[in-house]
Amino acid sequence: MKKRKFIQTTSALALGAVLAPMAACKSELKEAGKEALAETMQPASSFTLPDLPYSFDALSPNIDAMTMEIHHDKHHAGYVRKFNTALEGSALSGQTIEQILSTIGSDDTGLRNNGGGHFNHSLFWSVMSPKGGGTPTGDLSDAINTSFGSFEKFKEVFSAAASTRFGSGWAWLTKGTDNKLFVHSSPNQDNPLMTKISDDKGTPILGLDVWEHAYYLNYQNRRGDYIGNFFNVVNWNEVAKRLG
Ligand code: MN3
Repeated sequence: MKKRKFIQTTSALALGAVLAPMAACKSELKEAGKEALAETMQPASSFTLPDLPYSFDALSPNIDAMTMEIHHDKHHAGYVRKFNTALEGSALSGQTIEQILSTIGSDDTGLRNNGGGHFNHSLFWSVMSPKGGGTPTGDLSDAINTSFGSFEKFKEVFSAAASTRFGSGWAWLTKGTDNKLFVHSSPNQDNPLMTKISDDKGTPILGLDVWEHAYYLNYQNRRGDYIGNFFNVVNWNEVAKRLG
């Protein structure tokens, strides 16, 4: 029992903090249970896939387990891997993801698509919770009411942005440079931190992935149902933290 606990603790630490994108090494690490081994497997400056803060089936039936598993373990892991590859030899290597996203231009395709993909999905997992839903409180509630009139009106505007984004992209609730909240959408993996690319600039505090891979297994063409059910799992406490 004691040994089992040790392995669980150390492998979670190693996988979560250091090695999660390198799937081939996972089983090896689980056995070894040592961070030192992980550090030999990738350069210190590279980005890592964060663990989901809940199990794959935790958001079901709003988002099904298979969608979550493929989305996190395949799609997000792929963005992290390709982001690290794009950073190799780049002058931006070693900078924070926020610094990188604010520096790149529209021709920096590898960093734009994969850095955006890594940031956006990391935010997405964190602003959802099996204990989510309900309505925001405190300063966040006040800020939403100031910008949109009411929470219900905000939901309408956000849902419209998510449902009218043509093709693949994201809907955002963003704190603008004037500190006011606004809703917008972005194509592909663009986000409002990409100040040299995006017309909408600021700090995203809530994001919804409306790529088909985010919902198609369960919802098929019914993007509107997926958007509606997303509000059942929004972690408003986490969104409030990002409001600052
Ligand atoms: Mn996605």
